Amino acid sequence: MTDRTLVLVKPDGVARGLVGEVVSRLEAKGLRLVAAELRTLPREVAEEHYGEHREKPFFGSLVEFITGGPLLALVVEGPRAVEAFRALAGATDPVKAAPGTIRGDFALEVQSNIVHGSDSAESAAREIGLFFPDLAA
Ligand code: RTP
Ligand code: MG
Repeated sequence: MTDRTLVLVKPDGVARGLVGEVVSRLEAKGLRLVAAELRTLPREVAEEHYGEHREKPFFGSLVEFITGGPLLALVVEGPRAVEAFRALAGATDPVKAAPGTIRGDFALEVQSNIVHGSDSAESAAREIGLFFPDLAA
């Protein structure tokens, strides 16, 4: 099967009207939309999604942020989709993200960095199962 990844336009990106910009960039790259849904995450889903960061000092703030308003959850597919979208997103810290990337062009703060993309094939499978159980591999 073609590679798939979970992309989120985080609540800051939705609030700033950047949904079209993000979708336009990933479609222009050649990635294909498989699923899309605007939703506000329950706390339990947010904690599960970011479970790897549970012990980090920013975890509480991250959960507040990601549950703070509607986000757009997407499943996209294409050759090396995980790596391809991470390249479009840019570095986690938007000040270090290269201009031309989504974070590099539209954000300044590490938490409010517009988008999420799964960081490995294993994470993608786990996250797609969490957000879109019907698409679980
Ligand atoms: P993401 O999971 O959202 O795609 O981002 P990422 O892989 O580039 O970065 P990761 O290390 O997984 O961090 C997850 C998200 O937590 C927020 N963060 N805040 N305050 C801080 O120091 C800090 N560090 C990370 C960001 O929203 C980051 O995207
Ligand atoms: Mg991550």
